[in-house]
Formats: sequence, C-alpha cells, structure tokens
Amino acid sequence: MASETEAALAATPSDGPTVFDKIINKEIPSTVVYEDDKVLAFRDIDPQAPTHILIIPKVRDGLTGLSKAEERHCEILGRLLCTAKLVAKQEGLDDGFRIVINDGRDGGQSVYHIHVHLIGGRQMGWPPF
Ligand code: IU
Repeated sequence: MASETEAALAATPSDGPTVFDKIINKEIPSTVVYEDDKVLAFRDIDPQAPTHILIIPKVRDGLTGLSKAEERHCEILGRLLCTAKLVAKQEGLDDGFRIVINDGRDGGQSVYHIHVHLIGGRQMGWPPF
C-alpha cells in the first residue's frame, strides 16, 4: 500500500491544527511558489509528478475538506481554483495539468486543511486509482 494511502487511513479527521498551519506560519520550511493575503501555494514534499503543488487557504475556517464546505466558503473555493490556474501558467504547464481534491478516508485525504493538488509535467493516466 502506498505510504500516502497509509497516511490517509491513519489520519484522524478533525478541525484542529495541522502541519499546514506550521507551513503557513513559516514554522517549518516549504518552497512557496505563490502567496497572497488569502492563499498559499507550495511544492508538495512528496511530488507525484515533475510539478506537484498544493494550494491552500491561509485561514481554514472549518474547511477541513470539500465535504465540509458551506455557503461562506464558496469565495475561497473559487480562489483556490483560480490560483491553481495562475500557478499552472507560472509553472509552464501549457500542455495541461490535473487538479485533485482528496476528501475523507476513502478519498485518500491525510491532511485535514482543504488543499488543491496541482499536478503536471507528465502524461496523466485514467482512472486515477
Ligand atoms: P492529501 O490529499 O491529504 O493526501 O494530501 C496531503 C499532501 O500533503 C500529500 O501530498 C503530502 O505529500 C503533502 N505534505 C506536504 O507537502 N508537506 C508535509 O509536511 C506533509 C504532507 I505531513
């Protein structure tokens, strides 16, 4: 079983602090590729493709995963996707890319602070197991 799947099965869904808070607060290092007042984009520590970037809201506001989204989150959800498009351009992913949002245990989510994976730089397969 892939280690990321093991991490997802071991993760406890909660609205508590996650490693991403430490990345946002610069308590642990990350390679930031884009940042503004609302979102942060940084390189995944375990890249699954030549380009693998995570895009997260700086304030979680209960949005641990997409399944927890409420009306008030619609604006930041749009912002995450628009940032993914912007970063894809910045990264030169002109031939395409993939966006992934894992949700919950079955979705393989291991960090309970919503994040968009931006993956590119190689041909993607389907279905995405
Ligand atoms: P997931 O969708 O919850 O499975 O994604 C979590 C991602 O966070 C996963 O791709 C990890 O490699 C990544 N990550 C990271 O970039 N830095 C970290 O310190 C930790 C996880 I912990």
